[in-house]
Amino acid sequence: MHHDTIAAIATPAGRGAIAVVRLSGPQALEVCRHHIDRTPAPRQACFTPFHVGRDRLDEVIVVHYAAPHSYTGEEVVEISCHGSTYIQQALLAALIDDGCRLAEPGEFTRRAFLNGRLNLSQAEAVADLIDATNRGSHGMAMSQLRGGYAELLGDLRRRFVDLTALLELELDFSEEDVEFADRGQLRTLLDTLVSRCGQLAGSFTLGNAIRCGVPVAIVGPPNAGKSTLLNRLVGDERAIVSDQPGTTRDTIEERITIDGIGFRIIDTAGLRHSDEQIEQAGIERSYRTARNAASILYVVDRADTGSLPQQLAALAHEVPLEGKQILVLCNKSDRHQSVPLPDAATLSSDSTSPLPVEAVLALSARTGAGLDTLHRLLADRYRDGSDGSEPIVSNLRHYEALTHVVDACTRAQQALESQCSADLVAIDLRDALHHLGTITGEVTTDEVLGTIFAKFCVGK
Ligand SMILES: Nc1nc2c(ncn2[C@@H]2O[C@H](COP(=O)(O)OP(=O)(O)OP(=O)(O)O)[C@@H](O)[C@H]2O)c(=O)[nH]1
Ligand SMILES: [Mg+2]
Repeated sequence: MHHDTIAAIATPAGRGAIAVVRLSGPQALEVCRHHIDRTPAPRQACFTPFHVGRDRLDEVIVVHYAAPHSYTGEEVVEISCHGSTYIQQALLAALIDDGCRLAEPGEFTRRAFLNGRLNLSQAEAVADLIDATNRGSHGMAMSQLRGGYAELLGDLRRRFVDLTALLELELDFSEEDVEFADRGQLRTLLDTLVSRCGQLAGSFTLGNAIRCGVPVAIVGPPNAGKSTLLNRLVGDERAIVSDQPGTTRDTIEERITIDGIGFRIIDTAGLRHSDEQIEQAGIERSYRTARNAASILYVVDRADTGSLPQQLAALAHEVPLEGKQILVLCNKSDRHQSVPLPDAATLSSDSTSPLPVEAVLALSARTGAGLDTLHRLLADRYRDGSDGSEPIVSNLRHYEALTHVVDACTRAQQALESQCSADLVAIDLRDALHHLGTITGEVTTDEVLGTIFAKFCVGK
């Protein structure tokens, strides 16, 4: 428990209808009592004047959460005042004058973690929840806050701790050739860890995309209508459109939300052979954008699909396409409706390298025809990860820890297979345990906590 009492304005900076000032620590109620006429009963809203010296500063609502039944596990008081910037600052200054300390970013949540009210993964979920800008990122943060995969990992870790302890006990009896840790159980647990942690680590690409906005690259030959499509998707004349091939020279990025999922749509320079230096640099950026994208919208003129297999093969040569969603959009369909569409399966199988074309769509970026289907295909691809039904990892720290767990467990499996001595196996088990513990916070350092909580808002 901390001995000092912290205070902060928990609502956004600036003027508003109401502002909330929060206090946490042993003196929270006492400090507040100096300024109000009544002692609030725990968990009941208490309407009272708030005085600073002889002056009545405001009429406020005070709620007291008695320890340990509060967010931080300490005495907590929340004061809702009128949201004038003067009142907020004067109220906070009065609390600081009375001996409170200004809270650091995330210090309330840090205390909640240190007092066992949340595990570390849940504390991180609080920050993600505050950062959520759409249903997808919100769904993932809520699932992590409810416990998510951290509970499962905590459970596996506890079973693992017992077996590791038994294995280490064998080291004390190394002369006597005894086996306390059941090797069968240990193998099963290692298998489970490798598969569950591997699965979770594998979900990171999707999780990170949903959290930060799924990167979608619009690529294809010049003049196909890529910039027109970007403008149509964002509903604004964002990119310059012209009938001159090579209009777009640089990447242009815009954010949109489809069915609650955030996407980053990136228009690129048309792909063609060029000796011109600036255009070449632009095309290299197009490839880079495609490499980093989760979905690629390959736009072609519907009247010009004859060389599509060669074009896609050329793209595959520059960009590893495996695992990406590839949608081929035959644009300008308003003008070329009678031209037959190429078949997705044939396009995929024609090529020597893997070309996972999910669908070929008829589109008119000019009229918007076909856009509904495009929206649906994009949203369907990422919906599973965003509804909270599947455990998805969106946190880089967790992803790295999970990768270490898989590596350490795989080494331990190999050591067991080759009948290595218990002390060698134990080293790998300890390593796996350490990394598992860093996710939920059973193992942590001040430095790690500092980095995590520094990203929080003050007052949270
Ligand atoms: N009829 C018709 N014309 C279109 C459609 N989409 C784009 N165009 C026209 O095609 C021309 C090229 O469009 P852009 O959007 O600039 O093409 P781009 O692929 O971005 O071209 P670059 O930037 O040069 O690579 C413009 O004259 C557009 O008006 C469409 O759906 N139907
Ligand atoms: Mg363009």
